[in-house]
Amino acid sequence: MNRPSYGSDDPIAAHATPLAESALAVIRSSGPGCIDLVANLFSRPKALREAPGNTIVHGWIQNSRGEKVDEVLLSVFRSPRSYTGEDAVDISCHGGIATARSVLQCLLDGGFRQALPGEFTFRAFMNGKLDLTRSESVVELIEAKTDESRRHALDRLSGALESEIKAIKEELVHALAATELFLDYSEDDGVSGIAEDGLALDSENSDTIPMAAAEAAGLMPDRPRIEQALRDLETLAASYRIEKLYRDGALVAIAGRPNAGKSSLFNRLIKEERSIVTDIPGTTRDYIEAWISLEGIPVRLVDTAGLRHAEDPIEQMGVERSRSILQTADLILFLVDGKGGFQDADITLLQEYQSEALWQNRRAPPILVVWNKVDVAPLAEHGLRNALPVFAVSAKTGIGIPELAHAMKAALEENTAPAGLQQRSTVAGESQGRAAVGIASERQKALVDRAVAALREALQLADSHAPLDLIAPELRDAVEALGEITGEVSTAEILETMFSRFCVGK
Ligand SMILES: Nc1nc2c(ncn2[C@@H]2O[C@H](COP(=O)(O)OP(=O)(O)O)[C@@H](O)[C@H]2O)c(=O)[nH]1
Ligand SMILES: [Mg+2]
Repeated sequence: MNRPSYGSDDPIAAHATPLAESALAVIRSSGPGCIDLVANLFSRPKALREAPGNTIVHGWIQNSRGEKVDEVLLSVFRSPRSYTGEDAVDISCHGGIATARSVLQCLLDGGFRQALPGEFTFRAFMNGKLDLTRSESVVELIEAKTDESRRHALDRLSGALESEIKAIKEELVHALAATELFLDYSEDDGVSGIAEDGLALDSENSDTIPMAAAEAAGLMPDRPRIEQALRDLETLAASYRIEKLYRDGALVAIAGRPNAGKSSLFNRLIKEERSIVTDIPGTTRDYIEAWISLEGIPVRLVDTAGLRHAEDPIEQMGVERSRSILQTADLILFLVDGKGGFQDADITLLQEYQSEALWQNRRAPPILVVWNKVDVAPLAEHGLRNALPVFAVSAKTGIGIPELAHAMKAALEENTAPAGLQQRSTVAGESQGRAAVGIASERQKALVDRAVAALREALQLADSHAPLDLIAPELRDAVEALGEITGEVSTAEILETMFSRFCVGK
């Protein structure tokens, strides 16, 4: 049977919570006739059928043989006041795996179709409840690993990105309208040519003369608007890398000679910065890792095996794997054992990390040199030629750890963001004019880039005195790209690709 595709409006149902032992589970349903269909499976059908929207009805779900399956609360939503915009019922049942499955099975037997991933949100989009940037932020919200990532996604969900894009687009529509108006005008009025001196020939309407002159001089109507829009879009494009950092996180590797205190620092950072997921024992990988929230940035912290020449082949493999982790690191913490001070081996390793050869196809990640055990060994003179900053810490007592965490965050942001990009304010409730908002998906980034390219082309054409009928299509392309970001312009293919990234039940 063919997979039903997005776009139908038959009643759908799915688990909205993970199948696991828990206090409650939610099964979600939506679609025309949805309330009647659930009523057929419910101990109090009349109460449900008559329930107003946004109310809760208590009763039992029953299977087709009339047997009670579970005691539930039904949240009733009536179109258009629901997440999807359709009639919808959320069933809160007991959280057992068997229970949640049985309740969903009753719905599927009772005329519902299993929802596709993202289908509820797809319907919300189709029914005008969310634009595409808000729809995407739903996934971002679900996937957010830290409070900071969650806050960024929430900004987009509340429409900050949508209004920013719409505001820019409005400016461009103005400029485009002025351009097209002029094009129509000059055709209608029979401005058939432009004289050498830039004045329109054979026109009776004196208004067209300055405009034609403007065209000939390579001026474009509303040029300042277009330039402003371009600047705004460039800022948005630049925000992508920071947003991606907060969304996907970064890999930070702890390296250094054995006994420098790598594992101690790893444990200290997990404790001080909030650990998101417990550490993964490194028995199979020869390294240990954990996700931490480094001042809001999701960081995959890796404690590498000691990097040294190992005789033992198994240890050698561990060293190799640690090396390959380093290859993908976004930041390296290079630990030096303060008790022994900088050794030749440290300098050799550091030089190796800084040499081009190790990073074949990419820029070397930033390295923070960390002098550990400062509690017993004060930072001594070091012969580092290339002036890397050195942070004195004690993994054991915690001295210097907040400063190190701060420097790590700064290094990650700096390495990620193009120079000059201001980090958005993270202080809640701060209101200074329009909120800075960033783009978070590759889809949005590609479209902003397309609009930027089109506007640059338009300005360049204007600079080289190209006629307006060459410039107008560029402006139109930019407007269209922005329309695609919010979903005003969209194709079935784009929508299908986008919403299939969602989890089932969302
Ligand atoms: N005094 C002191 N000892 C430390 C500190 N950090 C680690 N150590 C000790 O150094 C030794 C090696 O630490 P470990 O974390 O296993 O180093 P690794 O081999 O690099 O992972 C252990 O005996 C730790 O207790 C520190 O900040 N101060
Ligand atoms: Mg260790």
